[in-house]
Amino acid sequence: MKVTLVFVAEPERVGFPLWTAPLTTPLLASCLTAAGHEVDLLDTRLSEAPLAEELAATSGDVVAISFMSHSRDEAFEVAELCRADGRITIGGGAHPTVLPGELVDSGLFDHVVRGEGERTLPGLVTDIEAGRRPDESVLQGEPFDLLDYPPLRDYPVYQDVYCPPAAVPASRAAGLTGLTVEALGELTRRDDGLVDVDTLRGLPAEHFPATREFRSIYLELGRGCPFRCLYCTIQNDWFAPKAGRARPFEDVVAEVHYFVERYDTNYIVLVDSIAPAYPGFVRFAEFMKTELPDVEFSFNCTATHFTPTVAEALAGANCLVWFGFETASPTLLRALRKPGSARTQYRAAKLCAEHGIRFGANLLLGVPGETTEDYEMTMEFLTETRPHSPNPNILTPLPGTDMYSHCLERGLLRDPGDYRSWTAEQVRTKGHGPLFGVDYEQVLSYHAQMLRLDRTGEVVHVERGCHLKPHA
Ligand code: B12
Ligand code: SF4
Repeated sequence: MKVTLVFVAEPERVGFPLWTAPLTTPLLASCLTAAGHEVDLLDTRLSEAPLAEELAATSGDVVAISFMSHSRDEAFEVAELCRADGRITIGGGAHPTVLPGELVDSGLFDHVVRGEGERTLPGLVTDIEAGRRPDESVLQGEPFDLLDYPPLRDYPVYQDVYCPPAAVPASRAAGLTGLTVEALGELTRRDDGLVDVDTLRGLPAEHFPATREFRSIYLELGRGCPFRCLYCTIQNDWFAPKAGRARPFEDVVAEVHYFVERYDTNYIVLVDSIAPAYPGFVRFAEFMKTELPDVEFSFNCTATHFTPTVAEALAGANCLVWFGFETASPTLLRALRKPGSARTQYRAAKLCAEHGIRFGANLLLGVPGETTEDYEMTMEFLTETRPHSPNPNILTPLPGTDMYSHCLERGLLRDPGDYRSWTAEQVRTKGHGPLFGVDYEQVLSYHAQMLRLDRTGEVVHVERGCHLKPHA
């Protein structure tokens, strides 16, 4: 059967919608193809034409839509357009998993899959093709055996993300090369205002000063997180099994080699909730250090999983560790049900310093009840440990989490049906944030103080989305 898989998400940066192809839809597509179905992929962030036109150009009789909560409205629009065209719609991903009833009530989705889709989606499509539509509209996804992880195929979405345009606007070329628009005009002699990328490639290296080009991929080593942090969607049992599952090490290595050879990948984002929980993590670190030293990788970790053995394995690796510290206040850490303690956080930061490992700190601001004392403890921690990237986020409670229920029960949610993530800029512009009873002036002040401690610039000037010299 023909299936269109649509990934609905927000642009990753203004002016540059996407610099890493998602893993979700290519993986599901590979499973559908293995089951004998024909698949095309659409990522709404890459759409140049209006949505209706982009969708009309796809061929699936079934349209399977993947989305997170903050993209609900756009995903519903996609479903509505497909329904109007007489196509069967299936919803899946984080939002359909936490609020399947919302999709059913909208009347826009024929089926909703909760949790993992690798087995259930191909099974459902096969049933639809055979005229055996299940009676229930919500299906619990069957957990995937990671030993069956298929090789990812070479979908056009990769070409769209990793291959350069033939020409770029002169203003963008000027921003990248440091040359004036006039100078570029003389170089390229085109009359449509665009500059040939080939011409840019021919420029001497000094025109691409310390910029660094990212060709990144998402990669999974395994799945599973045993914790239930109050604000995190992963706390839910129907999202994915909590027990750890691991991919065979050989499969992981083969996938990395494939992308490095095919697309010159130079940055790997491990999407595991806690990468060092992967039994072969030390081996993976050794592999990256010895075989692909120029390929950087980043991964998520809790302070408790960052043991001396992990730190030793990472010494000298081209990597960035992301810790979900959120705060350094012991009271708040307990309230948020975070694994570990302020003490383990200091220990993890010390191990990084001792082994020369760069780390980022995810931080949460605007938690109901957060006091000045709590903020000050976090500031003291940051000032003392100096993460390379402090990453402050303003709490926007996610549906389906205990944090959301807690705020809803207490009447703290300004708009319970609005799932969009709030940025500092939006809070500043609107003069308020997602919650009542939170002092957002204080939140903005600490947000700015945390950003001032950023050290990324000391390491390398990062120009994301500079896909001008990629693999042809
Ligand atoms: C990698 C990641 C990112 C990456 C990449 C996201 C991307 N565009 O691919 C980055 C860093 C950019 C990111 C950003 C954000 N993320 Co994020 N991210 C993740 C993470 C860690 C892994 C996702 C992943 O790729 N998993 C591997 C793939 C294979 O699995 P999957 O996507 O879960 O899909 C499986 C099932 O969900 C299901 N499925 C998915 N789609 C479909 C569709 C159909 C039809 C079917 C049947 C099944 C199905 O089957 C898949 C295979 O089993 C998850 C947490 C986690 N551990 O899952 C959070 C997570 C998805 N992110 C989350 C959030 C909130 C965000 C942000 C909004 C954060 C923010 N405030 O900015 C942004 C939004 C980004 C955007 N551009 O729109 C939340 C979503 C919660 C929610 N209720 O929606 C999660 C669950 C984190 C959490 N702890 O709560 N994220
Ligand atoms: S450790 Fe990370 S992934 Fe696990 S529940 Fe806590 S925040 Fe979520």
